[in-house]
Amino acid sequence: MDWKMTARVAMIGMMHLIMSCDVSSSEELGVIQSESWVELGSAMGSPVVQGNTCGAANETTPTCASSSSPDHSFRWTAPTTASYTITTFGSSFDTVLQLRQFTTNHSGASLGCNDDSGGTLQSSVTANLSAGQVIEITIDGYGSGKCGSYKLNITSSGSCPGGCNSPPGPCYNSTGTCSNGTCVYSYKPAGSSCTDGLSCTSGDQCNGSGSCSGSSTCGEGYNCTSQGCTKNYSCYGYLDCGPWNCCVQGTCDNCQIWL
Ligand SMILES: [Ca+2]
Ligand SMILES: [Ca+2]
Repeated sequence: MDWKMTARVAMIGMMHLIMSCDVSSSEELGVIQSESWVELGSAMGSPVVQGNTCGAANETTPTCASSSSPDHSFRWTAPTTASYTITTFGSSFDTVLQLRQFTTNHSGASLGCNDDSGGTLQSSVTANLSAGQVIEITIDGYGSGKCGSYKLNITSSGSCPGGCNSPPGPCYNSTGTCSNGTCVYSYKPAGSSCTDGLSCTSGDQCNGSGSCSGSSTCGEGYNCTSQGCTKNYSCYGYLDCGPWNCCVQGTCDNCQIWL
């Protein structure tokens, strides 16, 4: 497709690369089984690429708007775990922007879709992506036959340089998403097995809200603490109530107890 041959790619704001492939290499042009996309690598910028959809094929339909217009699709890889805002601001027509998990036939799960944004007919989608995550970005037109020149802009609103692989506890999923520079982890489902770190509990499970706990294996009259099973009428100082205070039936009564 001719448009791919003239796609202008601005990389890191400084270097401009004009893709001028005049060969029919399907690999180079990113054409697989009649479906097509252009490789953007991990380039970012405003715009990162510009082109014109008129004359292109209608290869895909966005999930958020009525559309049978020609479209251009790109493969893009998130360089770091971060929030990315992808827009068509600066385009000349009524665009629809679709983000998908990348597949070679436009069938990946939607990662966001937008028709009109900010009081304009152009589109904007913000997505939390992981480092190395490969997505498809499609610029489409609203309704039938809407096409024109476009600008595709990709910016990051905050990164998590180390990635999001350090959940805050055993009841959070191991991989989080980066939102405005902060890793956000979702809870494991209630009933997921976990370890609460206490030697005197068993059957530890997540509660669905990030907490892990199990049933005490201590005998009656004892509490399970980080130090093991402890009589619950006296917490022996430092365990629950601070130095030398009593813990009576789970309540600190400020008595001074000598071990
Ligand atoms: Ca289309
Ligand atoms: Ca629109």
